Amino acid sequence: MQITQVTIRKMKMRMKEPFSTSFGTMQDKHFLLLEVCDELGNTGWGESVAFDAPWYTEETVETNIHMLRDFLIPLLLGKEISHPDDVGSHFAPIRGNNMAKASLECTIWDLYAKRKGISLAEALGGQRERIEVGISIGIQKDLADLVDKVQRYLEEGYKRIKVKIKPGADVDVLRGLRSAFPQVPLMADANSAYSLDDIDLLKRFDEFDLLMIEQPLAHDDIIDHAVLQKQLKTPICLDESINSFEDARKAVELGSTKVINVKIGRVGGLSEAKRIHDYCMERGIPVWCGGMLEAGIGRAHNIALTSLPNFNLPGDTAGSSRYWEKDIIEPEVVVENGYITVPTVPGIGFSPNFRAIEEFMTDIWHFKED
Ligand code: OSB
Ligand code: MG
Repeated sequence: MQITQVTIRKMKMRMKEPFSTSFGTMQDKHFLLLEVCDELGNTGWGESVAFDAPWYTEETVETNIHMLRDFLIPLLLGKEISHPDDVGSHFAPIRGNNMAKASLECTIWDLYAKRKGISLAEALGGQRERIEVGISIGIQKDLADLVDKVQRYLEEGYKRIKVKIKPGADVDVLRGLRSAFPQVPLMADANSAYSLDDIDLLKRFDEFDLLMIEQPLAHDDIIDHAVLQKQLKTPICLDESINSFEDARKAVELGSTKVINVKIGRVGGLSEAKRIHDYCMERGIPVWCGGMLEAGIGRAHNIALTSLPNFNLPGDTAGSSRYWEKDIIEPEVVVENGYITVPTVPGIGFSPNFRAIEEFMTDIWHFKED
């Protein structure tokens, strides 16, 4: 297939409620929406998960525009691409910038599946008809608010509760939640807020019977996490530290992680995500699909990925209504009894809602071969 045209739309969507982590609070979601056309007039869609500020990784919406416009799109326009797995070799001259790369690579996967007349899940080798989903809850004002939220999401059917923690809002929060919900599958995400100096504090988390603790230490560490894991009963799950298949392999070999949170954007695309999945499956390391507060297009890619067999823990891909008054796809993503049905129609399986896209769009660029 040949990419004849790429459109980037810059988007701004207000979230229903602000989302707070150990880093700060987000209320508006700024992101890029990508649309590509092939020589037959098919279209593929993708979403960049880079935020407007570089707190989660170094990438931002603006760095993604730069990378896409000046490097990545010119490397793909007019090229013959036989399989989305080949996109990585076209991007090989460019270091890093995984979210920018992934946004474009995901459009090629959607296009590829549509051309074959199969769902993206099937194109990836997915087998599940439905995926089990959990929810990630930001830091709340107080424990009572958090307990209320957890209660509400459990009633909606979510299968696993993840809470954000930070120094000063950790042991007491987890103790309070555990006593309110003794049986609920529970985990905590620190977004790199601790260091090995906090080891005595982190060891106290063991009493709360957490499914795992996500990214307790530095975003770029895999050595200290191995040291920490030896002293914790609670499994460590790496998020920020895993930016590639090679990172995953090294972290698993070192014993730095017993579970991996796979995010398509963070690892540079669906092909790399699948490689990590396959490697972990061979070694009995479970994986789950993380989230970046995506709008519908990114969410659709996450659903397809989660249909792979070793995504055997509930992920963070919640329903559209958890984030948005109105999402940009039709139908919206719906969670029923804690499950999302994996679409079977060709491609990502959700159509862009152009009226909603118009409403939330703040800028647009078109690229064609010259
Ligand atoms: O660390 O997994 C994370 C949101 C933004 C940035 C990082 C993370 C998160 C979440 C929310 O935990 C996941 C979601 O609901 O999309
Ligand atoms: Mg995380």
